Amino acid sequence: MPEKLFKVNSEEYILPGNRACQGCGLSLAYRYVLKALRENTILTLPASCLTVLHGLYPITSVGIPCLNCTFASTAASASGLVAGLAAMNRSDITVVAIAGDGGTYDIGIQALSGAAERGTDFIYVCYDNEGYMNTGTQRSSATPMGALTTTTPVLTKRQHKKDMMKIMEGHDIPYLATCSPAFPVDLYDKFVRAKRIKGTRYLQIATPCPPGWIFPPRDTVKIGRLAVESGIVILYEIKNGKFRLTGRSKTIAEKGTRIPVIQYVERQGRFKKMSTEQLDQFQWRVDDKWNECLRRAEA
Ligand SMILES: Cc1ncc(C[n+]2csc(CCOP(=O)(O)OP(=O)(O)O)c2C)c(N)n1
Ligand code: SF4
Repeated sequence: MPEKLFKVNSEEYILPGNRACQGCGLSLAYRYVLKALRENTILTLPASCLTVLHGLYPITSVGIPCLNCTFASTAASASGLVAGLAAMNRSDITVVAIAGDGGTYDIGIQALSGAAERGTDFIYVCYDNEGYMNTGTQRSSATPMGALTTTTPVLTKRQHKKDMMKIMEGHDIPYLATCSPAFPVDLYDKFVRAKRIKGTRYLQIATPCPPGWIFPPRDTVKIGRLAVESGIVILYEIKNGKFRLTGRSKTIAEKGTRIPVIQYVERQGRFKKMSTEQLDQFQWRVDDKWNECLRRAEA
């Protein structure tokens, strides 16, 4: 069934004109993230494609207050904002930290783990474009096996993607969710729900990146859809420990219509040197994760 768009906030918080690339999956997702979070929000973000999208002071393309922090300290700066707002008795404002996968899976993980362990009252968003894109597509621990990057230029990445959702789930936080800009209402609903919950909330958005993944900008939504249709990206949420498949992933699970990963892989230049063995390993890994999610959804 097509997603219903009528219930989405009609305000726009990304103003006309920004410096993201054409077809950027992050900018599509971010538009809906901000619509769901609305005005009473403060953002903090580190160096990344998102700071480029925001623009250079005193000009910005985003209509919500924001702090720029250093690369490793996104969650630490959010903790400071939360403490400052508490000292001012401003419980009406939501603090939102948002960083790329490099800033989350790799360099920012220590501050994020510390803040989550303390139960800091904030939303942490990782937009996962599977590499250090702002500096020219270097490998991160979120890059999938078999992908070419500028730091894995010949043999491709040898390791599987790190399971960051599992790491964050290990912190026993009240809300975790995965989303995709290809399914904006599912994404929007999750951010609306997250905003109503207290404590640390972690949301991860799979954001296709045309120049880094090497596909035409017009295909961003198509690539995002194929990621979900193949089970590479699984849409779910975990609220107070209760796992639930959502949106398109729930439908695929009910109908048994998951497609092979090759249909996703073959459309991206970053996988052009992926070996048959790597493709098999990639498919097995996706199958394992998918079956684990099915078991959890049925439990
Ligand atoms: C301590 C530090 N090291 C390196 C950089 C350079 N740098 C700026 S943005 C960036 C890439 C960020 O990657 P990611 O967090 O995945 O976000 P994306 O660029 O993909 O949006 C890097 C390495 C920096 N700003 N600070
Ligand atoms: S490099 Fe990728 S993530 Fe960064 S602005 Fe361009 S499309 Fe978006």
